[in-house]
Amino acid sequence: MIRLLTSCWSRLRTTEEARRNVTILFIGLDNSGKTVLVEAFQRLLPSRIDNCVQSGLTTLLLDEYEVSIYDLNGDRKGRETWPNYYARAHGLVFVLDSSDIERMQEVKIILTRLLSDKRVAGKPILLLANKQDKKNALLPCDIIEYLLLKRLVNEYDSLCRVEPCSAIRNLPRRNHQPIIKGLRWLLALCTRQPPPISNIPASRHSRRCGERCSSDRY
Ligand SMILES: Nc1nc2c(ncn2[C@@H]2O[C@H](COP(=O)(O)OP(=O)(O)OP(=O)(O)O)[C@@H](O)[C@H]2O)c(=O)[nH]1
Ligand SMILES: [Mg+2]
Repeated sequence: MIRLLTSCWSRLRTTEEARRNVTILFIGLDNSGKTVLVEAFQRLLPSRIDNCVQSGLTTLLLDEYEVSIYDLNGDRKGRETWPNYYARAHGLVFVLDSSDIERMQEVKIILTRLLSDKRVAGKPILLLANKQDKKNALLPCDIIEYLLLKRLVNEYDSLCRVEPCSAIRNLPRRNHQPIIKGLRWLLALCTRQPPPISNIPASRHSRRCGERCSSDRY
């Protein structure tokens, strides 16, 4: 019995040690659906038992990754605090409201500002085109075109993947595979880059252009 317990304990420790810590920022304009998405992930994925109560921080487990997620507010005041998180992030999930065509120009401006920041450039970004359940939602291909996304990610040496989703429709109905797939894509890339060092811009590294802007849909 003792032997069994010891073996279980050492196995647990090995698993713990093998876990890769990844820090992800959930970022995007206010009302885009970031918090609803993070809450849905919290329901779908196991979390650390000792989950920290620091506001806006959630730690979830997916495969061999321990993922620390910062859900950042997207209003004007919240956006001022975003740069404080850039250096510690391995990657970003940028959420946008695909149905809010009036704010697409604003999305373009903040996305350009974000990617051009030295602490963000070169890091992978998963763009979730949320609220696809809405009648007037733009399709990912239109969003890519509207935001001139290919040019943008090439310019700032970032890898980008676009996934259409609906936080309120797909995730509660367990139709979440594409989003989890997107998250796995992001995590795999995050661990391929050197760890972020606070206040020191992440070094640029070689990227292949063809992979920069992709979506499973087209
Ligand atoms: N129709 C629809 N509504 C959604 C979807 N996702 C989120 N919402 C709604 O959008 C509103 C804003 O969602 P939040 O998750 O609070 O947005 P946020 O991005 O966290 O906003 P800030 O914290 O202010 O930056 C809420 O009323 C949600 O119910 C979706 O996929 N479809
Ligand atoms: Mg929020």
